[in-house]
Amino acid sequence: MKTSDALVIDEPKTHEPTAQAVAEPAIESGPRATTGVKDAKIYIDGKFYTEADAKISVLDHGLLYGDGIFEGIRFYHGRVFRLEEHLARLWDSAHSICLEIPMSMRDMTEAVLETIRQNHLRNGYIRLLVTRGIGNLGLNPTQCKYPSVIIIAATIALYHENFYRKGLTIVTCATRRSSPAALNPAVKSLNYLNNVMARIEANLAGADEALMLNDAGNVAECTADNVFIIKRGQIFTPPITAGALRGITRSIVFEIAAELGIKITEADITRHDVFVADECFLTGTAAEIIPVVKADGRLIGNGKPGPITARTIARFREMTRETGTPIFV
Ligand code: PXG
Repeated sequence: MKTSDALVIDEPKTHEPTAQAVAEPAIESGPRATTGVKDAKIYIDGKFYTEADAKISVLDHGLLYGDGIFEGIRFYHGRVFRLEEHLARLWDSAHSICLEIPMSMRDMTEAVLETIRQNHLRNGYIRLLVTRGIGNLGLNPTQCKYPSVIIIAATIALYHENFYRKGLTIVTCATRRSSPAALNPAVKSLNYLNNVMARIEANLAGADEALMLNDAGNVAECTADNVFIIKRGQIFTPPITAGALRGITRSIVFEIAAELGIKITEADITRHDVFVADECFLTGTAAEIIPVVKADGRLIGNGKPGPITARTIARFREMTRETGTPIFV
């Protein structure tokens, strides 16, 4: 796969001391390409804008309060992968936060497909946002009459291939997954600061990802991925009630396990269970299915990606090649 012009999310971490960071100017002299698409077209409320002109108001509550929702979606070989599931989850997130999406699901489907066509892409990543819209400086959203829909298409966002071959290292972070009694983590809201803080902890620890626990001390998930462990040939993953997002890739692992005849169970998982697992992997739209080989300094299994993980990845990749909503018809 060609990766040279891709948005690489991250490079694998080494544990050697890093070179002095190069200071960047606080304000750049010109817009920096962020989507990786030449002459990118970004959808905002029914119109397409160049990257430089794609702007929303500073009074949008999406910016002022993180008041809004989003989805990250992939498309492969001219087909959008699991679009219906992503839109269903978007609508659920909206309903939960009393936000009315200002278009039908059918029109949203067309807007997503048209955004990809406008950017002349066959493989890539979609970031779909619905913000509460422009209001006054108070947090009460009643003034926000017009939610905004933003659709950004980007060249494929990948982890470096080394991650898939060698696996990730993760650390448990002190930042807990928020309790469902606060902002329910099932809502894919624009307020991801909790996860960003966890991600910073991983960076500071020199790890590739952070394992987030819930208030009970059980494993919830990682900062943008669901967690799975394998023990004696069976797959286990925390239930949604443990604070895991109802991941689309997570649900695909259940389908694959059924196909392969591997038992899969939702169960509360502790850090100990992760340490003593035979295999571990993470799932997410951006990461796809990616092995984990070390947690808090403990090797998982023999410290190499395991066979059930490899079979699951292979089947997942087949699905991305063979299924999806056609973009060009
Ligand atoms: N947990 C959380 C907290 C997430 O935000 C997942 C699990 C995986 O769900 P899916 O449906 O993608 O299998 C997510 C995914 C990105 C990105 O760039 C994705 C997410 C959040 C932030 C960035 O793909 N959500």
